[in-house]
Amino acid sequence: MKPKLLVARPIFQSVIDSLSEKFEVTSNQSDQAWTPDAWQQAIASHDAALTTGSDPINALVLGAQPRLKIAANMAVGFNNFDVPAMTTLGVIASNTPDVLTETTADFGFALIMATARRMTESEHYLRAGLWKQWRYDMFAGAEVHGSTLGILGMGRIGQAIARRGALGFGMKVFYHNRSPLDAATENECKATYVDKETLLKTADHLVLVLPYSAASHHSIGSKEIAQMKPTATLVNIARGGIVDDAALALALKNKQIAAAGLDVFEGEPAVHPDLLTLPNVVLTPHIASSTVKTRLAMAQLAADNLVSFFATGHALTPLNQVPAKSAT
Ligand code: 8YV
Repeated sequence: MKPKLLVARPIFQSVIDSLSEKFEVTSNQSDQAWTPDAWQQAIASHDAALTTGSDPINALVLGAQPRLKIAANMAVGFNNFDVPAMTTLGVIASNTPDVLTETTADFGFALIMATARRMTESEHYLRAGLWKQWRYDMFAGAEVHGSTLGILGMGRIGQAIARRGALGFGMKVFYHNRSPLDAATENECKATYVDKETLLKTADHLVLVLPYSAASHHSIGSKEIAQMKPTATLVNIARGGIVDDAALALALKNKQIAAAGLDVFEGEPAVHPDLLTLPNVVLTPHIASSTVKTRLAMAQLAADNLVSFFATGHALTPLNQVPAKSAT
């Protein structure tokens, strides 16, 4: 008997086809969001799940004696998982590190550029037929090359952004992290560790790339924004909730900082209504990892975690260790 696998969201048909050789696959390709009850019921009748960052796995979803043995997240971030609860209940958690690092860093840089150089704001102006003549100060933005880049959170993606800034754009790169990088990695990224206050005060462009947790909730709120330069831009490609979006909207409205580029939002896909009306913010729908190649690599790594677990008892990129609950 093949193990039963629940694929929570639409993914590549080729990945589903290959998973179907090893699993009895139930695949939600309808793109209908699960109600909490339907999700809990679906999880209860499966041995494995392939989830995305919007699908919660926690004690409530799992119940006291889960049938589920593994949830493979098609994301590097895993704040949709309660990993300690999964460990207690004997459920393996895995994510998709590395395969999206460079692509996500590219997008972080795209948002820095679009925000600093007012690309979407000026495009809307052009599309609205408002462009009548050249003006010396038309959509004058902030310099990117040679400016100071601040990075909050210096994991793999933060480091990839640092390399782009330092080596490609001649930026001075400062970062803040729970702990400094080792000297060799710092040197490779051409980045200097500073405290959070110095980071906020010195950055011309501040990029957030830290994981979401209770500890990082509202890492950027009105107090932090007040310490930033009035000419600064803020980019969030990490997770909704790391920024207090209401405080940011107010700060953008009052020109406390110049502009923001946001790929993630508190309570997404809902977006704070004030952000939707402001011209000095670039908004994208959580697409930083979205190239065809990278999304396929993410889906494939999530699938490989499942296949590996059921073949060997070990996932390839696990987030926890649990005492062996029979994989078969
Ligand atoms: C995903 C992400 O697209 O990997 C992550 O943590 O935020 C994105 O790359 C999203 O979480 C869907 O799973």
